[in-house]
Amino acid sequence: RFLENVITHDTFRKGNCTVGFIDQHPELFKLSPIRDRATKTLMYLADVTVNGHVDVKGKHDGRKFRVPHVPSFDPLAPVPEGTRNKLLTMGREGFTQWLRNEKPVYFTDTTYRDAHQSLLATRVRTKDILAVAEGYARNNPQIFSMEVWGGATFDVAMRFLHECPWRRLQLMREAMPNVLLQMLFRGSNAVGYSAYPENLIAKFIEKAAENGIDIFRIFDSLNDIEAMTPSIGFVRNNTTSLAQAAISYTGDILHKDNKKYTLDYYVSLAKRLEDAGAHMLCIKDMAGLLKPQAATVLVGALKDAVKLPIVLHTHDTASVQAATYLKAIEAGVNAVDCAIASLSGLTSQPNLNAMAAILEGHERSQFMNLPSLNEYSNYWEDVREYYYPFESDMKAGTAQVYQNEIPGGQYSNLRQQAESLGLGDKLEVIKQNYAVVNDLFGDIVKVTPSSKVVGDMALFMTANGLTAADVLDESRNLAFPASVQGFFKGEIGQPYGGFPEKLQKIVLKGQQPLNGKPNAHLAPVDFDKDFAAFQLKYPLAEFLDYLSYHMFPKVFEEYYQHAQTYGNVEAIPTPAFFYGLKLGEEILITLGKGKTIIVKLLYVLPADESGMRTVVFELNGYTRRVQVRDRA
Ligand code: BTN
Ligand code: 3PY
Ligand code: ZN
Repeated sequence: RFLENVITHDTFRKGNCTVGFIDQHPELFKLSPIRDRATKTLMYLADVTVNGHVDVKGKHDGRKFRVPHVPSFDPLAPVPEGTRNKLLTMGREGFTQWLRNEKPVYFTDTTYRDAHQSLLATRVRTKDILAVAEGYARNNPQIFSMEVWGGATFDVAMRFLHECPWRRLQLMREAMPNVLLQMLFRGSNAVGYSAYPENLIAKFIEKAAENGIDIFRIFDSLNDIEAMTPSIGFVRNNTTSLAQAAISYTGDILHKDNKKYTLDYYVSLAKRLEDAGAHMLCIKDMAGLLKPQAATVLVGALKDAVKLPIVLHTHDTASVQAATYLKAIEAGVNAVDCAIASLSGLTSQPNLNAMAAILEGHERSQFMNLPSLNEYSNYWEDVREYYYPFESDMKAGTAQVYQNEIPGGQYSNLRQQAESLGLGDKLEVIKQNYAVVNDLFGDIVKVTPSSKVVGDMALFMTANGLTAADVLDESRNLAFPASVQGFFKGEIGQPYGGFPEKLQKIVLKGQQPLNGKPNAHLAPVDFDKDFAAFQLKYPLAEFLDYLSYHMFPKVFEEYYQHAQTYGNVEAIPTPAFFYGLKLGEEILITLGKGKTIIVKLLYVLPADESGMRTVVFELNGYTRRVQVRDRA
């Protein structure tokens, strides 16, 4: 490095080099920020090449990837107007009125959030999204909204991808100025798994809106309205974005034995959410349980009960949800959630391309640019391959979901979770236990985080060979998982119909449960004082990082350390990010505007006696050596 600084130094190049040259130029020992970044990037590549990536270790079969084709667009042409322009000109009331009265049905595209959350363990990186985001929004301005943020993406971006979730949002906003950007927000749980103080929720919403979110889809994992109304209020009063309140759908309104989650239950929730100030209403069918005939009844009843536009979200776990959409569309739903063809189906959303195509000629059809959608599907088909270690091996739809009611995102994760606990061959038992736990818990709504509690308990029962009777046997004095204890303490809220008393007593072992709102007992954050302390600990971080830290303190800490060691890894192409480089392989990495480096792997030397390996690269034509510890 030093040598490179010398030979590229002006004085040296002009041949004016004298004896004192090195002493007179301390800058020779410094690295420019971009060179510093390049070095850190080489450190990252060296480490992944030598030691593998923890996330895909033992799963890479050395396969080659196709180069995805990015559909073309004219970046100099004016950006075609879309729904965001409409919202900005009409205002929120005008816009929602317009949507409610529109004849054609609209599509929300979930490709950048729920689709990969549900198929690829949320691992899709910003780089692969950004490669197509601008072109997609220009070629497909008919889309109602792009679901791009929230849910598990916030956590996973930092924890596994070492990316800044806020920067992802900012970049997507810049790329797609014409369409509405949407996030999934877990009410009092924000983008986490338990409740946060109210003023933190308010601040998070304010900053999310400032950085690009137009639609907040707000839900609570127990359909507890108390946990949703503050968020609805913050969106309404502190931003110019839309509060889309979601009712999580469970059970089957048309089932003859159904007494709990009835049509009346959902209608009453919808009215209360309208009264709480929601701009839109969403039926959030996270497990794909809403059957076609039930959609006719539910959408019809909600249209009559509220004046808000109604949107429908589902997962295609049983592979029949296109039929549900058709019935919902015929009952007047205003928008449905779909994913680009190659990231659709099974635990993801129904197929956008096919849905748009089958509606051609229907009285509520929407004009969509089908050839363009198909081109983008081809792009994602190739990019999906990069992420193959994260695929669940589900091959076909399953009607078992009507029995176990496992949400799409959780379904695809369950196998990996089971395997990591050594329960890989007990997946069927785990799924059965999931339903047993639901009964034990009094039949609750299951969606993040309540679904995680049920899943943890099902894994616990399976690992220990417990039956429902064992769980209810007080004398066994079981050590319940932490999330189960938290649930019965009331930490994620109050389930509809209350807790089953006997089991609550057994789990809490004498502790008193909380009543009311899950964050009622949490002290507000003192932003001024607390942020100053945060900055002392993390001097390179800013306010948005501070919010990330509050959501996930430990994850943030690791993310920060990673960034200090390896710099920003977002620019590294995905195959190299997960699988490192092969000998002789050359890649381009754009570290900043006009700052592209060319990296070629030349050799990897054997480990020395202290266990270090030298990895030799060519960086922009210069040989560079990096030392890494061989941990393999
Ligand atoms: C570097 O060398 O690249 C800087 C290391 C510290 C990075 C911090 S982590 C939080 C914040 N977000 C960023 O992208 N950079 C800073
Ligand atoms: C999430 O909260 O991440 C979900 O996708 C719930 O459906
Ligand atoms: Zn979903």
